Amino acid sequence: MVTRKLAVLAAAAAAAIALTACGSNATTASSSTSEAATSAASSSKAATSNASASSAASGSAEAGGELPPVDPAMLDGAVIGFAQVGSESGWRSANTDSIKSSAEQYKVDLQFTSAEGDQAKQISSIKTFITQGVDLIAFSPVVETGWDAVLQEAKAADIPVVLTDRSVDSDPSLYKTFIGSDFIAEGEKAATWAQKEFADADKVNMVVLEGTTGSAPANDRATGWANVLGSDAKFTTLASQTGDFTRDGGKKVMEGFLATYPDIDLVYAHNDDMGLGAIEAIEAAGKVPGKDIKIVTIDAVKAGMEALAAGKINFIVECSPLLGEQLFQASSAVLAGQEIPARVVTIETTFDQQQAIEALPTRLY
Ligand code: GYE
Repeated sequence: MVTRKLAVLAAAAAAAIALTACGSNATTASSSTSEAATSAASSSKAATSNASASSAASGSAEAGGELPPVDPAMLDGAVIGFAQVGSESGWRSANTDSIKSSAEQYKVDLQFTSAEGDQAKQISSIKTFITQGVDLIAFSPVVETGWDAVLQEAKAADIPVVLTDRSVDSDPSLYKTFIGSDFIAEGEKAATWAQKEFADADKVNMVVLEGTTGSAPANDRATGWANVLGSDAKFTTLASQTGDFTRDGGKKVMEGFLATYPDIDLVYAHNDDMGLGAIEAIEAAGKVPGKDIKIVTIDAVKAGMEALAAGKINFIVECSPLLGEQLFQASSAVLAGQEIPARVVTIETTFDQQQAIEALPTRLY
């Protein structure tokens, strides 16, 4: 640790010199107002489609913002607390694996906790990290609101915070960066598919399986959908309810929908797991998923992609959980005292059945 701290000081001095040398670029990239974050997110949409092909081929996430490469000396022995959401989905397991394996690769002393979907539990583990005096705190917030007090505590203790996967509504000055997907763009992609798929239909009866109430992906995936189809009278939302991002939740909610509505045409599930649960419910009701009732989901985890390849899901919007490398790139830079972009957007693609069949053999999660 002592060696690492000395290295940090040396790197911070070097970074200060570098920043003076190329001031304007660094300042633009690191501007941390919410407007900057928003515009970085929306301008990412062009980047998203441009990079689709390479992302589809590799099946991996790439930085939409510019993060410097890891400096291994900054991470070796660094104590980093990571407060995970829980273990609700295939996406979450892949995300946890990505973070743990990158931590191991860079010899980070990772303090990993899981909140099991409970914000109070997540706040209390962040407070424990603060008391321990860790070098950096990273977390994926269960919900968007209610983080000001604990983020202010971290700031007062001089411990930098990095957000991965999900954002918060707190002032961006309370954290160094937010690395993750553009969930609004994901919802828009799902709706754009539905618009084309049902181009010849007169009326579409839809049900929605929402993610965890109050979470950024549930909020934004609903907004993205509404941005494209909100004013299209052809699409009727029969019902919309949370399945909490779990397969079981998706199954139970879908059973209820099927019992109430005999004529569902489309399921919009905020993640694959809930879509997979819906498939079970639809089959149990004697209908054919993907044919009698079409399904569009978000994530593109292996089980989802298999269902898509089998024709039970009709379309999947990718949301990459492989955020480990970027998290430690950001951590390395922050510990070195370097400026980093306030928003790093993950680059993602979409899959239809044929694309899923082609992507599956080399899919990493
Ligand atoms: O889509 C879902 C998980 O925050 C992007 O959380 C993540 C979401 C993901 O439970 O499967």
